[in-house]
Amino acid sequence: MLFTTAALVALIPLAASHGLITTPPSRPTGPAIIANCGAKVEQDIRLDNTSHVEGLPELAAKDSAYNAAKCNLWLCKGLQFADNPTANTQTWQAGQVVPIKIWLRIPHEGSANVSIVDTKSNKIVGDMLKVWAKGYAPGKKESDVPLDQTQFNVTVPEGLEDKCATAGDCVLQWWWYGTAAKQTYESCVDFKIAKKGMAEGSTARVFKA
Ligand SMILES: [Cu+2]
Repeated sequence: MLFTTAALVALIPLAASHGLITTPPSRPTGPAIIANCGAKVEQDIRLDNTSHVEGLPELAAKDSAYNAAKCNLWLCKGLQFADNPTANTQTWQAGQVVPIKIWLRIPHEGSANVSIVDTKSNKIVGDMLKVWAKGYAPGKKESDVPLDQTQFNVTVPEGLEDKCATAGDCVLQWWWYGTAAKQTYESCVDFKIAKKGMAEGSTARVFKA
């Protein structure tokens, strides 16, 4: 054997380290990803939570615990709603402006978007909230990346009051693909949509003549 296990583990953060959403808090690892994706996938993400998706399918394939449908590696990197502490679930209303912060540890120029994904159908809901068709994350180090690519606002769209009423049914996903590196990054925020007026119990407002 050429490498000790310790040496291999030490290499992982250097080989695979790139980005995730830090504000609002994004999904962490926990017992549910171990149950659905297997311990190898969980370990890979835990050792470097900014790592890319490619490589995870190979780790998962060797793991008897891997359940492709439940793990869903290409949505949120397999990170599971059940592992996200309840306090991390955001409650938003249509039209609300939400500040997003990305920790972009190592750039790889490519394309990116921020979208709402229906977790049951695995499909993007409506228009993407943010799109960089090209030129996302240029340069060699964190400070080379334009600030507006890592700190920006999105506006919560109208019409999700039913589809995204329950936390876990929808996620806000940041997705980035480094073209030359051929690496995909995904990070997800859990949220639910509250109907307008519900919070203050102001039904009178609705019937105002
Ligand atoms: Cu890379």
